Amino acid sequence: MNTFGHLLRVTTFGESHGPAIGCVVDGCPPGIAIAPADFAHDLKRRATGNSRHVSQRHEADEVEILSGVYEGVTTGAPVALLIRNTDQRSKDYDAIARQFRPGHADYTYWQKYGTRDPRGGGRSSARETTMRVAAGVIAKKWLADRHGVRVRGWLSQLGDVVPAGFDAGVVDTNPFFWPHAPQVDALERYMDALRKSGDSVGARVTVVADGVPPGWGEPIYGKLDGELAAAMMSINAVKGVEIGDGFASVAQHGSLHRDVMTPAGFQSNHAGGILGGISTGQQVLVSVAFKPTSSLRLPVAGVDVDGNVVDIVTTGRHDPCVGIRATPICEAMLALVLMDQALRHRAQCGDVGDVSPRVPAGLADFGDKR
Ligand code: EPS
Repeated sequence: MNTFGHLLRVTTFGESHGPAIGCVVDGCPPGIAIAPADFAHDLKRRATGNSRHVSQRHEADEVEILSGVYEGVTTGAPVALLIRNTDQRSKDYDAIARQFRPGHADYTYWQKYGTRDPRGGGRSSARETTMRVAAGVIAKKWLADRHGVRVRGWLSQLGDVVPAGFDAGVVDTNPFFWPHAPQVDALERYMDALRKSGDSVGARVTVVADGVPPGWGEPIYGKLDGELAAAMMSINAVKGVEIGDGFASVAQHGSLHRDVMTPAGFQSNHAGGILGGISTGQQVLVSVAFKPTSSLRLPVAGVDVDGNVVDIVTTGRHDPCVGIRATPICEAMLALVLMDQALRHRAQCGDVGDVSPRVPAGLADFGDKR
């Protein structure tokens, strides 16, 4: 499947070294103001080539709107977006075209389809995430304009390094989306040493949505947390997703974990803003684990398509930590899932209106402490 979502359905297409990548966003309500320039900010945040710590492929990532927008606003027709690939270097993949790089999708694509496009990993490349971010721009805009919902994120761990403080204002001022400026120099040195060693490292991204009203999410199948987990897991290299306290809940007692309500507001947010699959009105809080990138120039023994043992060396322009560029991707997936759930909630329960009592969110930024 290359499509996700229910009332807001996103389909992506294209390969890393094909002529173009694109997406179709179907189910967009009419009247959303969208222009090609609106995509530039988030696409630039996700792009390769932004610093020496990421892949040095240089793509313009310019969006062409092919459908669904007339005189600057969505019409209700499918919104089709296209980005032409301009900086493919397919010869980097000649030597490994018939080899299975360990930790990559090469082997599983081969087993599933009996063929594969080895150029840049083809469809399995993180290049595909460009179009998720483009689609997410529309969702972020609708959520903000229609519901005052704001989606944002940051890098909450790089290898074994965690933020020693939190300032949301500095996240977009450094190449790591790191929330504590005094650590950025040390991260630069850490990444320089890692890159020289030829190895890679994992990372954690945290994303939050502020201002989500209570009621979004389906009760049994289609739970908000279930769909967020699936959406995040569909991002390349993701190996874990936590909602709220996530795996830390294992060691907690219920007396701590339950988020006490008072008329003045919730007293905590261990649940990550979701109970019974439905938003509580608190901050929705998700964190995502990225594995260390598998494209290493450190040689490794492996197997080729004929079953021979071979030495595998990956050359080319790779990310030593794919999590560094992943914050905008996780933000996009959070926004797309929320918009789909908001539309589904409106479709079934639009007549319910506001229900009292409404318990305020309480302290807004529980997520910022992590
Ligand atoms: C990627 C490998 C590299 C990255 C690419 C993701 O591609 P190439 O070998 O063609 O340079 O540059 O990322 C992007 C192109 C992008 O836009 O994110 C991989 O193996 O996933």
